Amino acid sequence: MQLEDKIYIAGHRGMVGSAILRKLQAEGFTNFALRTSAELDLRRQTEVEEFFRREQPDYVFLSAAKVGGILANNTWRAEFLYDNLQIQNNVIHSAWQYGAKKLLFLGSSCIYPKLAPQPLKEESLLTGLLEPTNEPYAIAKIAGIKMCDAYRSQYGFSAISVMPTNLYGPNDNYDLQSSHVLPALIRKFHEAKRSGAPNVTMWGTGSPLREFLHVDDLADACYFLMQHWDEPGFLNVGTGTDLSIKDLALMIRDVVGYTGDIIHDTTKPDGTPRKLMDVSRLHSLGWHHSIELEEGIRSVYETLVDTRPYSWV
Ligand code: GFB
Repeated sequence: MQLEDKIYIAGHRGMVGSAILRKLQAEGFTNFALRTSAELDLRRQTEVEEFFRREQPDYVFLSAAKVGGILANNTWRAEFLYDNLQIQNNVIHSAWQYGAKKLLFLGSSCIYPKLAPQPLKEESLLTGLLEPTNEPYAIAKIAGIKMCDAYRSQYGFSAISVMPTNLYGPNDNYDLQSSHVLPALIRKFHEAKRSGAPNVTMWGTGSPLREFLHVDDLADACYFLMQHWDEPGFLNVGTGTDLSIKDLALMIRDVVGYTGDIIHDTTKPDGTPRKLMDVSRLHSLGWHHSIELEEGIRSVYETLVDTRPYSWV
């Protein structure tokens, strides 16, 4: 990539897209073609084609997606399938059609079979049944990987796919119905501390294991891979370490400084029992994460308390 290249980040206001934008700006890139979702609805084929015809970006980071936590995935199943398929079909096709040099597609660790051997190796894709709570999202993301591969093999398009583990960081979603576990627990513990509530309710048993990556590390990996990796298939991006949801809750409780109890709502689903990425392929390319979990949670929490103490939206 050259500093004068034109770059399109789809979803530049989201947690992932905004982190990629910060990373590229820090590296000295200035030539961006950006549109908010109000300006360009990526689900609409003709709007997307017109945007690419007009802008013809050199590099495309496809970080726009309909995303959410376990309850959102399980509730809005139609939207998670339709919106994601539309967005990725339109962007990948138009990027190829209007001559982009390279595209990076972002997915998720939920593409793997629910009971795949751990840690999850890239070759486990499509070897078993998916976790039911996020099957629509996973099917869309698997279709995106296959679309990148098909455009590469039939048209020679440099489209790469990157599958991050569970993410957190600035610009996360704190809505308790649609968020992921980490921002939800930060909010719950913070509010309980302020109100003096005797306990905080977390969903499920607390026994599922999850891996968490700071979104600034993901953005760094995306920039690295856009420059140094150009192959079919996809790469896992994570830290290679996981912990139980209960241990995550205890870590967040400590960071927030809440001293009350934790209780469990076991009417809520646990989801996949474990989702630990095997990151040996990524490490062999020379990339490694740099932000450890507790440090990352602390920085997110401190920024949050400094910038918006009374509002979560
Ligand atoms: O982060 P999360 O919503 O998504 O939930 P997944 C992870 C675990 O945390 C589950 C538990 O076992 C939840 O039951 N949990 C405990 C909570 N308390 C809470 C809470 O207050 N809020 C939430 N949200 N969870 C998603 C997939 O799965 O992960 C997506 O549905 C995507 O497709 C994403 O892959 C990264 O890790 O289970």
